[in-house]
Amino acid sequence: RTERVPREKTIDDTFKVLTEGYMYIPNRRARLRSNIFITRLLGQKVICIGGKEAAQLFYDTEKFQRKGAVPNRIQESLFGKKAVQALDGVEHQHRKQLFMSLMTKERLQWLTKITEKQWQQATKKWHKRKKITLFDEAREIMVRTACEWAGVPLQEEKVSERANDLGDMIDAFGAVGPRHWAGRQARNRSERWIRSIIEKVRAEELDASPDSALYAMAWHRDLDGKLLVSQIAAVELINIIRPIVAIARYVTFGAIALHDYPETREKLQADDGNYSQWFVQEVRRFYPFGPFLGARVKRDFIWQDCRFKKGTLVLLDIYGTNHDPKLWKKPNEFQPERFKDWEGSPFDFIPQGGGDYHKGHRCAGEWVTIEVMKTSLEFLTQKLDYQVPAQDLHIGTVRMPPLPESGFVLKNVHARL
Ligand code: PAM
Repeated sequence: RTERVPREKTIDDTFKVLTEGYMYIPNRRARLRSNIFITRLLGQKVICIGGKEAAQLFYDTEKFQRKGAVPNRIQESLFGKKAVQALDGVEHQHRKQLFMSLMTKERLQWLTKITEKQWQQATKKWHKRKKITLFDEAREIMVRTACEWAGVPLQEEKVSERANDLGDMIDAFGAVGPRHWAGRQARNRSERWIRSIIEKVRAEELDASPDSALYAMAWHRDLDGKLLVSQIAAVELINIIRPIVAIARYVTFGAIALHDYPETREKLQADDGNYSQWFVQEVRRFYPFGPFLGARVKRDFIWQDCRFKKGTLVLLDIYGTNHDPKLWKKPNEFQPERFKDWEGSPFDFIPQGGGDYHKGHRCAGEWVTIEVMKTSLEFLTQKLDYQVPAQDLHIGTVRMPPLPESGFVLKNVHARL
């Protein structure tokens, strides 16, 4: 029955994922003219799917599970072990609710205030420096913002070390070799740091405000009524802090977009209230960050003439769905205004996953990402003047995750008058 489904004739394509990166699935979808194809990765049969209908299928929790889908190397570096990303069913819903409970309007507004304050403080001294590297600075600003919002104490002399560690975990997700091992070591250090803070809260040696993420993680009870072991509470608190640090990359991409498409800068400066939303949405659609997501077939079913057998690994094409010519006009052009007409489907625009926040695995931090990006990019355009020295700002689609070599150097940064 699977005969009609295109199949990559390969013994194993893992190497090609590393050399083609974000384009591995989209290249084959285009060449095979199919939203579904079969390949082999990491020694197993894998079904790759992309597009809106595929995303709809992928987020059907009757058909797919996350247990066994997140490779150990990603757990050891990016997400942590026994974390929310690899849970299913009622256990997942209960843990996910812990994250969603932190995403109220009030808390998001508070986060926006902190973000703006941290940009203000950080940029105060920039006029004394000839140049700054935006990505590095944004990472530190995000560590400060994330820790303040989460209620996690952060020693001044540790800021750059923490920023490096949290950054290294993110930088490890598509890596083999030294970059991967750096991510593991960074995770071990960060878990020790956060675990000791959780333990201090529980021992009442450290005060946690009841509306902080620190408090929520330290005192969360699982479905059996027990507190999380401190190791897992630490993993989940890092799952709040680290992804906020990851926003530094989107902020850098946004700043590069402002430079590459100068007409967008003027529109953002004169923001009428809608443009900043369209702009950050387009940054998240256009630039590569999450390449694809994985899940395993929970029970046998057939979709588009393909037999999905229980246990098979299925990859959903994130980058390719956000650039799907069937879903987006001129998908390779940067056009924030396209979001004026976007209907808000949970399945066609999926930079941070698709489907339902509460029931599924869509990123709980998507609103945080949007708000922090808006605040940061509005600050850059409305509060600062700077020059961009000659440098290669190309954002490739091979390295996972990508970043221009320079990290985006800015010079003569001054407060706008
Ligand atoms: C965070 O959690 O810190 C937010 C940033 C992480 C982006 C994660 C996207 C990664 C999804 C899947 C990883 C697949 C990598 C496979 C490499 C061969």
